[in-house]
Amino acid sequence: MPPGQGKGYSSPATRGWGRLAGHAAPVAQLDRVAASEAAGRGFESRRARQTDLHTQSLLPRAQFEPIAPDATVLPGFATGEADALCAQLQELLLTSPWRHMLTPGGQRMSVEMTNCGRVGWISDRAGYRYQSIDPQSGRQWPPMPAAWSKLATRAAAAAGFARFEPDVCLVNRYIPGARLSLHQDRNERDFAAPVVSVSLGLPALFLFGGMQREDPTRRIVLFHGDVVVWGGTLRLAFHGVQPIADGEHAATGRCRINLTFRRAL
Ligand code: MD3
Ligand code: FE
Repeated sequence: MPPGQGKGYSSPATRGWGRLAGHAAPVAQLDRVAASEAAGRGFESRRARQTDLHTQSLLPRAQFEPIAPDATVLPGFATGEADALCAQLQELLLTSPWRHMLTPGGQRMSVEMTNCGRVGWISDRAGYRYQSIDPQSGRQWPPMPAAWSKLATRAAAAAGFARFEPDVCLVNRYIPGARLSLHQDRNERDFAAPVVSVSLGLPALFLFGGMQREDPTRRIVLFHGDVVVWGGTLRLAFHGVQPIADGEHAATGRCRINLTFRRAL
């Protein structure tokens, strides 16, 4: 294994960025970005924006959409498993229900969350960290369902990251209006591992920028069933989610759910 590469994750140079770019349909990629830009314009009504995203979600899309050298959208990669994921999530919630965490500054986050896996990510007045005990239940977080980790491993492999084995899945729920302000995820031990994110339910405008908070941001739309794999240089990029527009989705009801698979330990 070359120096500086943990756990066998290949570098961007060796994992065929060029090949993936060759597979991408540039039109679909442009549409995704263009639609997100249009959707963010202030003069459009919420209703128009919602219809636009809904219409877009019905159009055929490329199998791979590399949006940056280290970020690949796999449109609809999880659609076939989405109902099973939602059903398994209901089981997990019996052990570790949704909760609004407090930021270290004492603000209640608008996103509700829970975790499964060997550890869970928490935030409170003492800071952000991973721990094996759910502070609300006083018990271990529920184990990650095997189907979940297999999905994450397959998605990572499809994006060029071999042998990704997540040990935690952060689960976020966004009720319309909920958002996630720009932040970096740096509580994990090994930044060589990618992050795999699965979007369920209502669409979201996802923002990602550079290594500095002030860097310009790009916006992409994430639909039900979409999977994004982030790694390499983008692993520490600032990112966030714009306030979710109102709507209903057959799979989740009036919310967006995001599963983020990571290697924390
Ligand atoms: C890009 N969640 O939980 S997941 C988070 O949609 C979080 O709920 C968002 O950001 C959500 O921390 C985005 C996709 C994601 C996760 C981690 C990243 C994208 C990332 C780390 C670096 C760059
Ligand atoms: Fe994040």
